[in-house]
Formats: sequence, C-alpha cells, structure tokens
Amino acid sequence: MWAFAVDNAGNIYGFDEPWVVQIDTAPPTTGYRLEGEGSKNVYYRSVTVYLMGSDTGSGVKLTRYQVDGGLWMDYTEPFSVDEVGTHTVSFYSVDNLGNQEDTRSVTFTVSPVNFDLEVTKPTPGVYVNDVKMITLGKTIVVIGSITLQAEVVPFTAGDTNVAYVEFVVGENLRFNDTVEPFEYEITDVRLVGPSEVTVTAYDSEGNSVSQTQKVFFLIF
Ligand SMILES: [Ca+2]
Repeated sequence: MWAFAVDNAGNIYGFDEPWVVQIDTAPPTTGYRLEGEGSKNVYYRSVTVYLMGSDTGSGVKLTRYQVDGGLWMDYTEPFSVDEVGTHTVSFYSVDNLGNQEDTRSVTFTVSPVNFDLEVTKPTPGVYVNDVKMITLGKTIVVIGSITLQAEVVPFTAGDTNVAYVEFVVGENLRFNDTVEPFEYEITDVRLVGPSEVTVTAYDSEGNSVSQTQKVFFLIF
C-alpha cells in the first residue's frame, strides 16, 4: 500500500516513504470437488478428489490432506481413491502468514458396482398377504405371504452391469432372479419368527452389493 498526500500548494508528502500494512488474521478456506461415475457420494470404482484453497489476504501457502487417517500430504494435484469401501478425506490450507484453517473432511464410498440396490418390498411396516397395511419406523412384520422386491438403480443414465439379484431368507431360502423386476415370492413355506432377509445384487464380474433387514414372519 502506498500513501501520499498532496496539499493545495502542490507539495507532495510521504511519497518517498511507502508503508505496507498487512492485516490478515483470517485462515484460508478449502473447497473440494469429487469426480467419478456416481452420485450421492457413492462412486463406481474410483473417485478423483480436487481441493481448492482460497484466502482473502496473504494468499494460500499450501493445502494438505490425508486419506482415512493416513499420512498428511501436500496437495499438488488431484488424486484418486479407488479402494472399495467408505473413505474420509481430511484437508486444510495455511495462508502465507501462517493462519491455519480448521481441518475439514468429506466422506464418500467407492462401490465395486455401478448401481445402487434398493429393497422396495418389504420396507418397515406390517404386511398382510403381500399388502402393506401399516407403515412403521423400523420394524417389518410379514403375515401370510409376500413377494420380496428389489430395484437396481444405475449411478448414471444408461445400463447397469447387473447380472442377477439373490434373495436369502434366514439360511435356507435362496432364489436368483436374472430378469427385472427382481423379486421372489415366498410360497408354501412355513416361516414363523424373526429372520434376516439379505438381498444381494451381483454384476457380470461377480462384484456385489447387499442389504440385510430383519423381518418378523408369520407365514403358515
Ligand atoms: Ca488469510
């Protein structure tokens, strides 16, 4: 910053004595962007993480990050996370006066398949002969009979690589459905008491995603 004054007589004061004041006590802010095939923080096979520090004042000196609590690294370019599972990337920036941002983080999941699996029946509630009578918060009760149903939702527009959906009830009932709609009707089986229902969608390479629910059955 330069400061000088000119009076009415045209005399210039202070021009030869520039002075600099830098007041910057605010830490930088780091934004992030995730790129990959997916949505809602679930991505198919790989995510590329972009970090961008910005600072009003002295400017960003450096941005650092760690993946899943590992070593802190200087961020110099976008990096990929491609191990299947849920991951947390933490990051912060420091400005040129040493103001350090509080650590922030983002959590996302790398999926081995390019779709979400959604169990559409049963959802929490009471079913009588395949019809939902009451919606409940968590509990699932099935009386009479039921057709289990699942949907496979592609991450992005276009085809999924789903091969089939497997239905497992307790330890004994298994059914593989290779054609949409993916469903399995439980018939002529006596089933009384709580059982775990596991629905698994497999892709053409044998990768899978599962959902398990506890269901109280009264099927005679
Ligand atoms: Ca600053």
